[in-house]
Amino acid sequence: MAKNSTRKSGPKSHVGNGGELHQTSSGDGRLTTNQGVPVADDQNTLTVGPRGPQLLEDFILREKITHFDHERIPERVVHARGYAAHGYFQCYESHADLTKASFLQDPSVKTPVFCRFSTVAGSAGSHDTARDVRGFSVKFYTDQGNYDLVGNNIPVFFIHDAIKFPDLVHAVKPAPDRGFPQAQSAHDSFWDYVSLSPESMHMLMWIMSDRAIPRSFRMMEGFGVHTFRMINAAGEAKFVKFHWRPTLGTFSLIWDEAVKIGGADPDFHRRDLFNSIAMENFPEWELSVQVFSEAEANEFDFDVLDPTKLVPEELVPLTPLGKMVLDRNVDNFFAETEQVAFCPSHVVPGIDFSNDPLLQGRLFSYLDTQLSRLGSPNFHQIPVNKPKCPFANFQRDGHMQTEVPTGRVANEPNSLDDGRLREDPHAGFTTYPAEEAGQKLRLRPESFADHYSQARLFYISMSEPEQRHIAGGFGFELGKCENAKIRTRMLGHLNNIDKDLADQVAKALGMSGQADSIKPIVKVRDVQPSKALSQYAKAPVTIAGKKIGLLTTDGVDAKLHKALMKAAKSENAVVEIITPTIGDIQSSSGEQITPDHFLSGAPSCLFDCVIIAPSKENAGMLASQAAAVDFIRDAFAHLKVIGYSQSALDLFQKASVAIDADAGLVDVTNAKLTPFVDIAKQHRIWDREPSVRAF
Ligand code: HDD
Repeated sequence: MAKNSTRKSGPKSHVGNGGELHQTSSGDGRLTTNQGVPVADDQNTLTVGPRGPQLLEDFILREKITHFDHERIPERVVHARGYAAHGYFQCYESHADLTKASFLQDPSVKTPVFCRFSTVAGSAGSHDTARDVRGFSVKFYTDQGNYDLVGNNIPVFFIHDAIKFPDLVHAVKPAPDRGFPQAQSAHDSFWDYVSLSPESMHMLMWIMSDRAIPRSFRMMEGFGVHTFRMINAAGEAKFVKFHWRPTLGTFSLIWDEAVKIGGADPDFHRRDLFNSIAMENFPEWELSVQVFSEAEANEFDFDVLDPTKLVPEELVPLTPLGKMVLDRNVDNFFAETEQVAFCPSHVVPGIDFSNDPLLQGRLFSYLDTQLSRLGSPNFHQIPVNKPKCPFANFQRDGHMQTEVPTGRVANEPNSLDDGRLREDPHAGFTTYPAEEAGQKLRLRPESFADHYSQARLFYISMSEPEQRHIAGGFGFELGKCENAKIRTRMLGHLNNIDKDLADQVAKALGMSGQADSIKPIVKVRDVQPSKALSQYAKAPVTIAGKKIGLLTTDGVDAKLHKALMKAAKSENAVVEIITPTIGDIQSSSGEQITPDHFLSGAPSCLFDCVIIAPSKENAGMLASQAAAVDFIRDAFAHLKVIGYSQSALDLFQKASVAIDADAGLVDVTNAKLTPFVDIAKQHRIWDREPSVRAF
């Protein structure tokens, strides 16, 4: 009998009906090798005598270690850190007038989807709350093949042309000599590069804004970025821009909060998505398009083929198409989230590309990257990538061919196999027959030359707090640049966007009056604010999907606890209880309560709003904890709504937070929760901000 045998408790495998390896506890529970041979001892290597040398013949050891040695595949060169879930998409009605894409025809059909969110710059092990663009990729498994909408949570991009992408990515990634900084753009090479690429200015405004530090994947918009085409059955084409809107509303973190969450819970966003789905609070997004004809596009004062420009919603409103619901967590992170392969070139009949030069470059890049990342042109056979409709062709062989194609013929046309597989000129994919003519040249279109007007449009469309945060973002990032020339160059660009913004950033850097003079190639247009661009102008008044932290102690007021659980349930919010130690506590009525966190592991940055309500007996002990003092101070500095019981007053005094400081401090003594919940629905107390930070 093997010593330390894992036979009963270890991961078990069994050979299922299909002969597959199942790493589950089902079946007969026998651990086997990859060849299906039952293993008698998985804890001890084969040796000569108990203390002797190991034997090369130990195939069980060699198979296990060899497999382990090859467990990792190259991480994505960008968007390495991501999290994903399964779900479905359902259109509201038939959109046959717009497109023949089959998944947009019948409102009774649920099209399965797989959706992966990501950060761009950081490696797979970096933290979730870095200031960065978020990827927003959706694979629709339609009955006419897989359609990948590979977008971001920001509607524009840094550069015009894919040939610049490697430089952009090299500039933002860790410097090649020192290998840092990780997962951040706040360094010289990034700002040097973008300050020399004025086309990046519009994107920089977004990336320095709250959009780059989302509260949750569930509270994030998504965009297809490029202009695409939709084509109906009559062959009529329209240009479209894709938008995803979360039903919970779009919300962000405060920068200081994002930094602290990075340490307190590096998995903040993935945990949030996983837990919400596990609790059956399924996140939802509405998919809409802006639709316009080529003739209309020619009248716009920007070029729709320029990926650094958006189409204001005042110019072309959104047409809702349907809803995506994510309702199932992955079973295996590697097999699904890591191996999913998105390619903008994966389109279906009824959807086509435009001549956006960035999009055209992407059509090449993604397929290419999957070949090196997943190691084989057969990556479409991996379950998460496999179409859920029938698919067949005569492509053959290659690394890791997992299918067993039958028959003698691997070509078409053929008559040997009754011509089994043939093209379908009627239902097959046809490219929109756009007229194209011209000289071959390497030249940026003049219509792409206005780099500042839409950057200005974005800035002037923001609410006051959002504008403050943009200035703060630039101040923080440029403050990390060692080279003063980069800072003065960037201040020159900001002057072309908004003088007031440039002045604030210069002040934050202590560099007032030191901006370079940068002359725009074309005059900056006089733009009108677009309300749709401000996330707070359209934020719903709700705590749905949010998290309330209750900092308390043994002896917590039973009435308050009960009322809070009830209020949160009716508002579709979550309560998590934080106590000085992790052991169970008893409420004032003797009920046993298991806390979710202990104080030193759960600073207030992890919650959307907080209540501090120790029992009278334990209030002194809580007030002696530095972590409790920080809990309140940070909640205040992060503009949170804070509920307190009278028993917490000493603690507030220690934290130097006055309970009458503003409307965001609410007395919840005697379980009076309604005023707290009502104010918490405002998300944050924006008016408090100027009193807690200058930038
Ligand atoms: Fe990209 C991944 C989004 C420009 C080359 N990109 C990737 C992912 C997203 C985007 C969401 C992650 C996919 C996943 O979850 O697996 N990328 C964008 C958007 C862009 C963009 C919205 C501009 C509008 N990308 C872009 C360009 C190039 C690439 C111009 C190359 C010329 N992107 C890649 C890549 C990645 C990638 C290297 C890395 C991993 C992968 O593709 O599968 O090929």
